[in-house]
Amino acid sequence: MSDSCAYRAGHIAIVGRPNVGKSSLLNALLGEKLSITAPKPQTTRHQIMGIHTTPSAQFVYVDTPGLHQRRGNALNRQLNRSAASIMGQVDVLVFVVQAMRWTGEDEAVLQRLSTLGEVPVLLVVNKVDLVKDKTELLPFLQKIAERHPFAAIVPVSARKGSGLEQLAAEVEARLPESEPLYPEDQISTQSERFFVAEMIREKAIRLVHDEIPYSITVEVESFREETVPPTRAGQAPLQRLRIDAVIWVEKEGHKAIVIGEGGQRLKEIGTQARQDIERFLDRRVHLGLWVKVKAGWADDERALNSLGYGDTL
Ligand SMILES: Nc1nc2c(ncn2[C@@H]2O[C@H](COP(=O)(O)OP(=O)(O)OP(=O)(O)O)[C@@H](O)[C@H]2O)c(=O)[nH]1
Ligand SMILES: [Mg+2]
Repeated sequence: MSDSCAYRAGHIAIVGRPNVGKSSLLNALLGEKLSITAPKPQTTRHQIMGIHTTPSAQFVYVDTPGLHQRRGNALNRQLNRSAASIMGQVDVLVFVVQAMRWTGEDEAVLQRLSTLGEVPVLLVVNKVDLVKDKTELLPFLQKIAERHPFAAIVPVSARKGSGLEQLAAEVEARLPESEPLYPEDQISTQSERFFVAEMIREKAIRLVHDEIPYSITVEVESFREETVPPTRAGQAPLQRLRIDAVIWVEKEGHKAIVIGEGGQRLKEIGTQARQDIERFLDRRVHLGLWVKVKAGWADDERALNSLGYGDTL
C-alpha cells in the first residue's frame, strides 16, 4: 500500500483549441501572471512552464499553443507540433473547453487525446462566468461526458477564480508519488529574458487590434545593469536594468502600424510592457524598443528556430 501522505510531483499539460483560456487558467492556478493572454486566438506560441509548490505536492504545468486545424504556414505547423509533442510526456492532461461551446476543433483535440491511452484526461469547462442560466451547464457537461471517459469534469472560471481548488485537488490525486522536481521557490525554468520578450509581445498584440497580431515576434537583444548618474547634487545614482528589444514584423506596412502615428503606439506598447516587466522582476527597468522587418519569418523554419520556436521540455 502506498502512503497516502507521500509527496506528489509531476507534469501536467494544459491543452485545447485556441482562445479557450488555457493561459489564463495557468496564471490563475499559479496566482501569478506568467503566460501572456489576449482576446485573440494563437496568442501562446511556446510551451510555457509554470511550477506551483504546496506542502503536499508540486505541480509542473505546461501551457501550450492552441491546437488548430488550419494548415497554414511553418509557424502554424510548429505551434501544433509543440502542443502535440508534450501530450505524451506528462502525468496528467488538462483539456480546456469553453462552456456552452463545443466545436469541431475541440473534437479534433479530443481525438488526439484519445490516442494517448494511459494518461488521465481532466476536462476543464472554462468561462462559466459567461453562462447566465447555470441550469444550461449540466446538459452541456453531460453531452461532453459521453464522448470520452474523462477522469473528472471540472467547471471553472479562470477569470473569477472559481473551481480552481477542486481542479488542483483532482490533478493532485493523479500525480505520481515523488520528491519535488524543482526547488520550492522556483516558478519556471524559462529565463527572465524569455518572459520579458513575451510581455512585450502581449502588449504589441493587444494594441494593434485586429490588424496584424500574428505577424509579430519579439527578440530581446540586450539585458544589462545600468547606473544612471544623479541629475542633482546629493542624489544617489539610479541603478536599473536596461533592456533593448526588437519587435519583428513581416512587412513594411506592419512596421508603420506598430509604430503608429508619431510613434504613439510604440510608445504605449513600451510603457505598458515596462510596467509589467517591472512588476515581474520587481525592479526599475529602462526599455528600448525597435521595430524591424524580417520578411517571411513566419514561414521560414530556420528563422523560427533562430527566434526560439522550439520545444522547451
Ligand atoms: N469571461 C471569461 N473570459 C476568459 C476566461 N478565461 C479566459 N478568458 C478570456 O479569453 C481570452 C483568451 O484567453 P487566453 O488565456 O489567452 O486563451 P488561450 O487558450 O491561452 O489562447 P491561445 O494561447 O491563443 O490558444 C482572453 O480574452 C481572456 O481574458 C474566463 O474564465 N471567463
Ligand atoms: Mg494561450
